[in-house]
Amino acid sequence: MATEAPAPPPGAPEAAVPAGEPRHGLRLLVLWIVVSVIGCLLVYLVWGPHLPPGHMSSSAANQQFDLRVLGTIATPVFLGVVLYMGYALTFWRAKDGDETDGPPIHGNAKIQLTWIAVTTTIVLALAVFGTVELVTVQGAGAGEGPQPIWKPGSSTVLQVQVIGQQWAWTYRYPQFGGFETPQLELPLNEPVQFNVTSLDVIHSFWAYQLGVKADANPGVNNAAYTTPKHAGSFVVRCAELCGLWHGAMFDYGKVVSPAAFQTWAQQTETQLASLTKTLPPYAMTYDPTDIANLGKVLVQLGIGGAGGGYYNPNDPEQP
Ligand SMILES: [Cu+2]
Repeated sequence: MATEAPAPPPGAPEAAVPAGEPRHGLRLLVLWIVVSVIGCLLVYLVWGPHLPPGHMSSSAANQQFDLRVLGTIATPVFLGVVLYMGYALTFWRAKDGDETDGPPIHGNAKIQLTWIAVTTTIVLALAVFGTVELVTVQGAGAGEGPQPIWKPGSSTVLQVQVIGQQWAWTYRYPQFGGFETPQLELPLNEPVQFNVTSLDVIHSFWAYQLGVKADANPGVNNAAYTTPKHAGSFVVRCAELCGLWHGAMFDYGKVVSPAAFQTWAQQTETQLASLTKTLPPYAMTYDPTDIANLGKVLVQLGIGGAGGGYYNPNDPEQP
């Protein structure tokens, strides 16, 4: 213990306080509590509502809540480190001409016990918080595999299949005849199930403002849920390096009113009906090498050879 030293060193916070020396530990503690309370309030109430990914959807809002909680817990820790460093630099710096060594320190039971108790409590509390957030709806936007534990309670869930391929996203709407489109439109306040898959390599469907990020693996269906809470556009990116034009693999989706969505979906279903017939039937995964009807389809569209052969751009006989 530092108190066993023959003469308590001035400036050491855990030493017996010599005459004329302020109680540094107490001063630091009071200062730390004051700045921590202010800091926590600022982080949670002022900064919190601006933290990513925003609150455009239920899953985004859940993720923002997690970041607010974690940011608020981290604030006293961060302020404690900075405050101690600033205090030490200001009050415990070596005086001019003082060449002596600092006093040896042999530990401080009170500080050590407090340190172990506080850090253990923080880590265990965060483990409980993180587990609860994972097993409840908070994990919903993260791509939960083909058999997710959590599913939305509502019986009317809009199904949107997300298909990644080098280097574009397309979307199929099985409840509207299974049309496929490069446009992603979603209705406001209605739960959506994304069924994410890929035709070639591994991609990752990242609808940033919706707080949805799900791996797109060939031959696998990966489900993610959200409910859009605000109208507007959001960015869709590929978040998995997938080849030369990975960086260009982005577009914009939009959230519109339920009425506008119904109009758009029904119109698109009608407009694309002749093309939808040529697509493989809607399925949770696709084998891109299995295009059974391609020859027939190309003939129907007037670009195939007379015998139903495949279109060859290098063949001068073909248009
Ligand atoms: Cu990609």
